[in-house]
Amino acid sequence: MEGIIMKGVGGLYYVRDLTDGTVTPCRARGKFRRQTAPLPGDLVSYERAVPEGIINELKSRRNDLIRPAIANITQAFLVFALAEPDINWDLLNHFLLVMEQKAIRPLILLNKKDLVPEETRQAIIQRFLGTGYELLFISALDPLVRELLTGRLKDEVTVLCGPSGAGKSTLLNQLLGEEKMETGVVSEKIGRGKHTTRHTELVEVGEGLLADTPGFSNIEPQGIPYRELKDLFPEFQPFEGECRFNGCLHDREPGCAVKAQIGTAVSPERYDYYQRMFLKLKEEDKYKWD
Ligand SMILES: Nc1nc2c(ncn2[C@@H]2O[C@H](COP(=O)(O)OP(=O)(O)OP(=O)(O)O)[C@@H](O)[C@H]2O)c(=O)[nH]1
Ligand SMILES: [Mg+2]
Ligand SMILES: [Zn+2]
Repeated sequence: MEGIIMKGVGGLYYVRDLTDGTVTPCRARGKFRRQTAPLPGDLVSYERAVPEGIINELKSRRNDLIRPAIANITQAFLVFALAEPDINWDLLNHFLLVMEQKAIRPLILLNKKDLVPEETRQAIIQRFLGTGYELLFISALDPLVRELLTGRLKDEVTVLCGPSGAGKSTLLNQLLGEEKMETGVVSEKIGRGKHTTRHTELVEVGEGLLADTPGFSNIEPQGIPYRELKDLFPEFQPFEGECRFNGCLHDREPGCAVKAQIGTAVSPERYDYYQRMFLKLKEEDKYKWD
C-alpha cells in the first residue's frame, strides 16, 4: 500500500493512505532508516498491521528541507508578523533563497495587519520590487483569511515557515476552522510563543496538505556556490547578459546592469542583502579546500 508520512514522533510514523485516507502508525524497516531518515511528506510503501504497520520503502523525493524537516513540498507560506515580533528581513530573505534553491513557490504572508497602520505597506511592497514574489497582508485572527487562502491549498503540499510568534499555528487553526494547533502569546522573556510548536506535522485542509512547523530565528542557506547566488534573485534575471563583463557577478564590477537598476527595478534592501550574502559565501569558499 502507498501512503504519505504525516508526522513522526519517537520512531513512529503516521502514514496516511493515498487511496482511503486512513492513518496507520508505522515503524520503518531498519535498512533504509539508516540511509535516510523518513520525514513528514515522504511517500512510502507500507503494510498495515496491529498495533503498528511497517514502512517497507521510501520513494525518492521531489525535494526536502532540513529546517523545517519536511519532504515533497510544492509551496511555502512564509509567515512573518508585521509587529510582535518585528520582521527579521534577513530571515525572510534566507527563506526566499532556500525556496528558490529547491524550486518551491513562496507566498509571503505578512500577518497581524491589525497591529500596524496601512501606510506602512507600500514600503514593504517596494522591498520586493521586481521579484515577482506574491505578498499578502493578512490577519490570522480574522476568519476572512480562510476565503483568501483555502483555494491555494488544493492538491498542494504547503509548508508554513516563519519565526516563532509570527502566527503560523493561528493561521493553520483558522484554515482548519478549529483549534488543532496550540498557539500562544509571545513571551517577552523568551521571545517566542508560549505554545510554541515543537515538531513538524502535516494536516489535511482545503483538499491539500499543510504543515505547521516550529518557528526559528535563524536558518542559513546551505550549499550555494557564491558564483551562483545571483541566479537565486529573480529580479536580476531580466538584466543578465547586459553587464559590461561576461560572467559579471553584480558585485564590484564596473558597468554592471543589475547595479544600475538599484532603486528602479531592483530594491536597495534586496541588493544589500545580495552583497552581504555574496561576501559571506565567498569567504566561506576560501576555506573549503584547505
Ligand atoms: N494581533 C494579532 N495577533 C495575532 C495574529 N495572528 C496571531 N496572533 C497572535 O500571535 C501569537 C503567536 O501566534 P502562534 O500562532 O502561536 O505563532 P507561531 O508562528 O505558531 O509560533 P511558534 O509555534 O512558536 O513558531 C498568539 O498570541 C496569537 O494569538 C494577528 O493576525 N493579529
Ligand atoms: Mg506554532
Ligand atoms: Zn552585473
